[in-house]
Amino acid sequence: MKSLNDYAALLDQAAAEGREVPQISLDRSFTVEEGYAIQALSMARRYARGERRIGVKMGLTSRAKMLQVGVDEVVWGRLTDAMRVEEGGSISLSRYAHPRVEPEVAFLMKAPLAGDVSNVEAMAAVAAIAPAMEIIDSRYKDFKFTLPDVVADNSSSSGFVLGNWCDASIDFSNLGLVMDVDGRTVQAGSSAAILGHPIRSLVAAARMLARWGESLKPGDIVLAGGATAAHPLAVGMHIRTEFQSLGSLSFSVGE
Ligand code: OOG
Ligand code: MG
Repeated sequence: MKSLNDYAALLDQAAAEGREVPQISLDRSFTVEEGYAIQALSMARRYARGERRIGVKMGLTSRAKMLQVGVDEVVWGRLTDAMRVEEGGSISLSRYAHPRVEPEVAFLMKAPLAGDVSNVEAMAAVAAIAPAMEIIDSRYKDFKFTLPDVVADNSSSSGFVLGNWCDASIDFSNLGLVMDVDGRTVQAGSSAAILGHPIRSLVAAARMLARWGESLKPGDIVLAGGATAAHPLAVGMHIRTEFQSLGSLSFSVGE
């Protein structure tokens, strides 16, 4: 039988090569806890290659996202510096298996945050918020997975784009947003779709990380999770998302 480290190596290599692998759950049954253990082992391989952890991503924090992938529990994953895509820049589709993009809200931390915290305590630890997009790319065949599978796969994390950091004192509970591909709107929604208020995603992050002996630190970036379903990417696309009060951001897809 394969060890957790064997699966970690498999997923790490698939992510590095932008390649699909079969779901682990088709090979053996495993728990969400084992999924997080695999994630930690696979991310350790990236850190060993020189990538730096710069924050975390929350996932499946909206109904639209849960329905799209058929998993209805909030998950988290680690972000590294290598995943950041410059605002207005472009990605190369060949480096991914079957990427999708989704509109998100990002937090920049100014104080540590860990464990059971209130919305007010979470808010007090935020330096700024930004409109964001996440590029997700499940390493599993056909983008299909169970909860332990997706957790092991660093919650499909593969890239993210940030707009300008904005004053976090504005009311961001219910900001409208539209995501356009080549000028045509493909998703529209509101920040309220993220657990009713994006700050709840940060509260969940603090609680969930603590279970794994981790915490949020000043300077960390936290992605709150997709506010709408994700849209598949193809060569030649220009993707632009505009958030009410926060501004817009974009990127393009090359070969
Ligand atoms: C899982 C990751 C979910 C989000 O924002 O909800 C996620 C997936 O959809 O592949 O990133
Ligand atoms: Mg996401």
